[in-house]
Amino acid sequence: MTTSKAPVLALSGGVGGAKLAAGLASVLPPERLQIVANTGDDFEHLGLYIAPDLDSVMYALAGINDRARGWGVANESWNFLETLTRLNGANWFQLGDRDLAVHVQRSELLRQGLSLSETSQNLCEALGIKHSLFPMSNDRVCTMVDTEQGELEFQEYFVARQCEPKVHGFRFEGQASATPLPAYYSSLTANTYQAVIVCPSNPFVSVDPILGLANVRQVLGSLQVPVAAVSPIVGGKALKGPAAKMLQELNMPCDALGVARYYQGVISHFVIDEQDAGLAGEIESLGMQVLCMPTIMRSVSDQSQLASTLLHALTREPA
Ligand code: FO1
Repeated sequence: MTTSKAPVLALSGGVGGAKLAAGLASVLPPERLQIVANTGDDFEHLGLYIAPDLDSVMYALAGINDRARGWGVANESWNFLETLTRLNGANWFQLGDRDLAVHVQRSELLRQGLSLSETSQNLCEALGIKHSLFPMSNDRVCTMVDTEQGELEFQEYFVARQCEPKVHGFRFEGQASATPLPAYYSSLTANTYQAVIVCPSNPFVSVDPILGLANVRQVLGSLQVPVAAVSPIVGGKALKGPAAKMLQELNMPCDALGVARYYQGVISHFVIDEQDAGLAGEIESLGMQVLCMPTIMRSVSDQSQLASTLLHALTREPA
């Protein structure tokens, strides 16, 4: 049974996901929001465990994210990277000095035996974050991208090769045996969330790693509360990252309708930007309700506005 004070669950990956997660945190108190981040992008680098999507949400929640770059920390310095380059180190994955401290400390906590979710809680507390940020699982899941140049690890595809190789599909190494984090999975299967929001993240490499765990996709599809996805495609383009290019390479329509079709059976609501209002009819014929609102988040206030407009539409709470 859900009460109007039941928490909202947000599923997030990448830059767009982090922005809406932070927007939701600005309008909901900590006890009313749980954020789950994709960990398929995580990888070992220079002996460090790096969790980009957990960090993107964490930095956005702490208000220290670099909005221009999209990832990493604002007001960054690059002394470590400069010296690493001079030492012929692996500098293809740019690590700023402040960002590096997070990877070093998370790796040290993991070495001490903390779980990934415990390291996240530890780092969030240290940064003064009161909201709950969970990894999708404490077990390793590695996103592999099948491309015309063979199968690539995610960061090799995304950063080293700048998303250039044509994609044929994806594989999530470890997903079949990984356990969804009980902290959210038990609430999901008990249907105690007031609503679930799939943030405007890449459906293939940021959302699917989460939905493909255990029976998460099936549980979402059978929930009796709103499950809303915010389209990461606006006007036929992704605001950030390779989502639009991937849709094209997978021969799917490169617009909000293509994404809605991909989520068919999982979501009850699909959120599109006003400039895509013309697609509402076709999307509704897929059996989902369409919510049309400004979805482009250029500022912190845009994030909060989208979050409150969305929550009002889904829960009839005051915007
Ligand atoms: N993305 C890049 O395109 N180039 C980088 O050099 C880079 C470094 C980086 C360092 C830390 C971090 O947390 C993220 C970083 N990202 C970088 C983004 C990363 O590839 C993420 O996986 C993407 O944001 C997609 O989620």
